[in-house]
Amino acid sequence: MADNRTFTMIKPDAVKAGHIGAILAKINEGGFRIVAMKLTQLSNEKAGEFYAVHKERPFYGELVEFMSSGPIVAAILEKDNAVEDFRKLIGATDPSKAEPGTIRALYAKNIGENAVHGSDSDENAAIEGAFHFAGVEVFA
Ligand code: 3AN
Repeated sequence: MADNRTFTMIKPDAVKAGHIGAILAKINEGGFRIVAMKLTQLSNEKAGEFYAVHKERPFYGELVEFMSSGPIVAAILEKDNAVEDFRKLIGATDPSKAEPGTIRALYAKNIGENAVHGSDSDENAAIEGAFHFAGVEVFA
């Protein structure tokens, strides 16, 4: 994936709470173009693989359990400077520290169930996008 793309998931808490539409509206208003998207559910094994970098962290088990607990929306987004700009749009990991108006400030429950994922680098955006989407599912 080129540097103008990032990968996101609307997490099970936000899907369950009915926030898909509102979050997609914020993504569009933020100037991002959706180039791939699906409603899906991660198995426990797949969630473990996706978050393997956090394996040693104390919250890993809880995170994998939560991320496989219900449907998610996975998407690839396009915009100049996508990774950094999307991290700004979603706000801090802990929603109590997120800037007002950011997606996490508006829709996240707590640091674990925090509404959305956003890739933290161009390299991870490419890896995470390819984890969820086949080439034919991405509409450049
Ligand atoms: P971000 O999602 O903002 O990049 P990371 O990469 O530090 O944050 O953490 C990945 C995910 O792990 C977070 N989105 C959150 O769901 C979960 N997480 C992070 N820190 C904690 C924590 N202290 N307690 C529980 N879950 C956490």
